[in-house]
Amino acid sequence: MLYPQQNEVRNLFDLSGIWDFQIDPHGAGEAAGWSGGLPDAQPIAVPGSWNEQYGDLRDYLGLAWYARSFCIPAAWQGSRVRLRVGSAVYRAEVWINGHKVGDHDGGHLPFEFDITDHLRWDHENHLAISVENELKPTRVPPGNVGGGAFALMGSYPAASYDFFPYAGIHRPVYLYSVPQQHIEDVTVTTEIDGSTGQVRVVVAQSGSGGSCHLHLKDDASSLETAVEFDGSRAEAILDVANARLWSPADPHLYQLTVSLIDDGLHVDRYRLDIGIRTVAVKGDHILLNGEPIFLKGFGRHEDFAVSGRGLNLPLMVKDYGLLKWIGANSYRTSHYPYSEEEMRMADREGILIIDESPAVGLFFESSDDDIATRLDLCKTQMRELIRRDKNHPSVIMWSVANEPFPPDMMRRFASHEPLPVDPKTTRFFEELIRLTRDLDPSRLVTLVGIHGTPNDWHALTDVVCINRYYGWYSQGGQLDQGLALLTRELDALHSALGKPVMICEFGADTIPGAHAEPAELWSEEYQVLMLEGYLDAADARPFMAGMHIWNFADFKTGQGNRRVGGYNYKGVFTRDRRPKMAAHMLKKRWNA
Ligand code: GCB
Repeated sequence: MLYPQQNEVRNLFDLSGIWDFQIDPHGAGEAAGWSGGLPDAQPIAVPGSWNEQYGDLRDYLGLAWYARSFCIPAAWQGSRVRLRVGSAVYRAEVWINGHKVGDHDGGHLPFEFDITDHLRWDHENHLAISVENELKPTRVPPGNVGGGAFALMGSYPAASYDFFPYAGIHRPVYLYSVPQQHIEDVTVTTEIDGSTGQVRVVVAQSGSGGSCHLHLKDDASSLETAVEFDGSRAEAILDVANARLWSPADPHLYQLTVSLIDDGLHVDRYRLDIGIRTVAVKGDHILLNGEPIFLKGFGRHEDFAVSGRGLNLPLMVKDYGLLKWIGANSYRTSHYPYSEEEMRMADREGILIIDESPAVGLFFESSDDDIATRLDLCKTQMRELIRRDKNHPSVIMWSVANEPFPPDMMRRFASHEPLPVDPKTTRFFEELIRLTRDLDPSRLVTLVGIHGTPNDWHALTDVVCINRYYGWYSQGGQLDQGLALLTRELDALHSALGKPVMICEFGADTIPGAHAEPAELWSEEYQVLMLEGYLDAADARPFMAGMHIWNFADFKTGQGNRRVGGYNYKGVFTRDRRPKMAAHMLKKRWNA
């Protein structure tokens, strides 16, 4: 799914701004004709989470309506017009001038509808989008689950995950035009052969016939080729001599221009920046462009005061500056896909991404039908994620889930030996991972495991990714004991699975300004010691492929008796991006 763009052929109109808004707790709005106008609207910012904009809506996750008007310039006539929503959490339904044009389930991923046939060209048009984020066990991520590990979390609202279940339209809403015959999709994959970069481009168009012109250029080179469409598909390989490869050290981008030509006319055009690079796993290493790379960085969240989970561009620029300052080369989009603007920034700044699906907190204590429903949702979200992010050189690995809970989770928490698991649950991940590899054989695939995750699940992945909190949730205040267990487990995992291992989360809640000598839980000193201990353990093990600290910055959670003030304080930066002591330690260590 192409990111919308303005160019010589296509038009783009950003509908971000102040919209009308009204909650609909009893679901009466549709019958009452709210798709044509809201009876008692209040203003709301799009993008943004409603929970942050109105105090009395902080915990409201039910149905709400967004509405606004727009006019379409006459110059767009003759084109197809699409409405594209970057993300609405969780379920959205869209109306144009009172006609329902479509719906979408699952947050954090874009959806779009062709609205041409419902537009008024000589009049204002009315757009209404209803959104709800009810927490339900059958959704992905699930909510309101109750029992087992979820009871332990005891969060209000009852999410099955440790971040605030922000609701609303979180990313820009665009109108854009495409010609009647247009480029529908472009897929770019790259290989390296000696000093030549092979760029394989597959173009899909809405119609058939005609030809496709490709132009790939950077400051030093310019390559062009033309290929006939075979039906609606065209494919070509461009060989870039002396290719300048994309990497964190040199995030070099080439610009690819795709033109659709019919009857000698340029009917459509699309430009995208691409990077030439390869990713693989060999032995105990992740290879980028054939060379081992160690991932240094964080798990993060899209989270900030007032904007909530809404796209916040100044914050994004600030965060990339801090990632550079501290010497990180990567992060994971824990625990859902981040904005497309983030992915473009990662391409440009040379940050490697583990791109995670919204599947956090999956569980198996439910009927076979419910498990099958959840698997279908996970598959749909992987399809939508790959369709969106497949062309980003920054994305090197897909994460199909964070901390799925095996059955008998509590017994597993207590055990320090790997326990066997019901093969039915393994088949769930087999299917999901197989689909992911089929959709994109060019990247790595993982799932991120909690303590007690069966080795059968890790065996399905390219990199063994684990989250560990020895010294915090267990062995709290007894770091030496915690580290002894950690190192024992790392060695055991590696000898059982024979693959690179990466810790995707480790960290300690740290109240900024809390100090203790000797170090103790919640103090800045303890966070420093714990992170150093884990990093030393990884340095001593050549099979370790990366270390991602939990978390980049403090972030909002539900209310719970382990979350002071409704925050997770494991950030090395505060929520307003001030460095804790640990940030200075990491800066020295990662820049050394
Ligand atoms: C985890 C989760 C993450 C939590 C973190 C914590 O294992 O993956 O979402 O925020 O632990 O701080 O408890």
